[in-house]
Amino acid sequence: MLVALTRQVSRSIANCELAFLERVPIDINRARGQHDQYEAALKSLGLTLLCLPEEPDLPDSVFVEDVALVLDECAVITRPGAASRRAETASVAGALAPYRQLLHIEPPGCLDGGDVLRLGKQIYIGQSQRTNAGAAGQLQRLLEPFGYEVEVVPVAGCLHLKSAVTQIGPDTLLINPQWVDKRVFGNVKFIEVEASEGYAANALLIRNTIVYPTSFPKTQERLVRRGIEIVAVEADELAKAEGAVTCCSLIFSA
Ligand code: CIR
Repeated sequence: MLVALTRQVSRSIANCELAFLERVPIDINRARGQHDQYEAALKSLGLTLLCLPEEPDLPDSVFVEDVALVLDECAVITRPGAASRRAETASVAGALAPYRQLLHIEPPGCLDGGDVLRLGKQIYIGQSQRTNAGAAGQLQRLLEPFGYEVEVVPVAGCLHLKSAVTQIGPDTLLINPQWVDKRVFGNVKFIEVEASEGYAANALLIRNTIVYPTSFPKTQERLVRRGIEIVAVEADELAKAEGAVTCCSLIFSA
């Protein structure tokens, strides 16, 4: 079975970290409504939800993707780049412990899961404001025994690597080429976001379908024309906290 670990939106989300966006008010009820919609979309795709309770004092804790990398062989608990987010790891580690051997990124390494793009045994790590080369080196050493190869990729202009590029099919990436260089990814196909929809590159692939925000109609049209199956969700309220669809879950088989 495929599990999606999620966490309720924190009542303190208005105090979230921001890197590239201006702070604007966030409607907590609307954010929670959209998060419910997201969870319903995952359920409709056959996933079993493992929903963690709210963390009232951890504003960004809904973005569970950043605190762990779950592979078939193990789970790596990260050390998020923003100090305010480090307390998010304990409860996620506790929830993953029954399913995987846990490994850890140690100081001074910093890694946000949003900077990790895995394509099979190849793992790309975005070198962003939140993730450093030290953590990439640690990850390489931790995952080498399982046959993974880790490669660092420069990212500029956005929060995370997966703000700029995500997988949307077996050999296809959705990309904003302004923020990451296409050439680093080797032999794959690309669909580019519409230039006017800079944040449109984050899609969550579940088997052959993507969960995708309704906020990017032009890119969505492109994806549909290319035969990509889409389950659309409203996600603009959490986007004000610089979060997108991959950020709100950890998907793994159990
Ligand atoms: C942060 O700045 O850490 C949060 N406000 C947003 C994190 C979004 N996570 C993600 O893209 N993986």
